Amino acid sequence: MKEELSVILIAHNEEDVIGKLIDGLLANYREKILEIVVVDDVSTDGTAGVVESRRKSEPKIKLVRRQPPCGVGRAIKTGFANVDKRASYVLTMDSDFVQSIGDVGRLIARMEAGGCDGVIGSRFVEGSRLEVYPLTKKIMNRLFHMVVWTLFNIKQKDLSNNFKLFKREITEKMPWRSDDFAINAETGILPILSGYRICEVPVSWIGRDEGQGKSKFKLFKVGLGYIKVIPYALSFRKK
Ligand SMILES: Nc1nc2c(ncn2[C@@H]2O[C@H](COP(=O)(O)OP(=O)(O)O)[C@@H](O)[C@H]2O)c(=O)[nH]1
Ligand SMILES: [Mg+2]
Repeated sequence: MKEELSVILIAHNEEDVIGKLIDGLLANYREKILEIVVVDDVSTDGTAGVVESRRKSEPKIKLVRRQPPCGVGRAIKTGFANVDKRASYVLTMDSDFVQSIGDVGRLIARMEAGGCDGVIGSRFVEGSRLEVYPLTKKIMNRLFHMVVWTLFNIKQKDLSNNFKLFKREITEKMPWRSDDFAINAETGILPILSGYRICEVPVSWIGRDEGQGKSKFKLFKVGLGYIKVIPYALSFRKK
């Protein structure tokens, strides 16, 4: 992978962390990265300013500013639509994944080893670490996966983490639908149902600490929203 990677960072009020993430990615993977596309989703804080100040001296950074309404799915789809056609691979990750910068190398290494069309950074395989992750969120996540495993005969352990590396074709061809957090379940499920070879590597997921902003994930609103991906995936599979 040589300047073939497009990294999509979705950001909604992430001024505390987005700069550290961009700097860390470039410090560690500059030669792999073609571009970092930050989708600033209607932030009301200094997110755009932090990115813009780096963009002035760093041509690999792209800033795309969305208009309301905001939403994780809308932002990820906007990111996919803005990927440079010279990129062969697309990585999506949350803007607060500063502690995961080292894990990016694992996803890239797995892709480079061959045999995968996509690689999931998985929180639920041997070698993963999960910290500051509320128990109720974990239970809901595992219940959702049990339903999906049973209905679709899928083996991958973590479909819903927004930490995935794909060949660009996948991000372009899939009929992504969700406008909200549930897009993170779609990016796990739809490529597998389409027959792409999706691998998993263990990663760490560490919840936000002081100075890293607040989680915007509202368990019942967002968690229940994942359920609507199931009928969509069923209708998709039939096609
Ligand atoms: N585009 C967009 N991104 C959002 C929104 N809400 C959260 N995010 C982003 O989604 C990612 C995960 O959000 P986070 O609050 O960390 O949720 P958690 O990791 O599940 O606790 C971060 O990159 C956020 O900036 C939103 O309304 N729009
Ligand atoms: Mg988070």
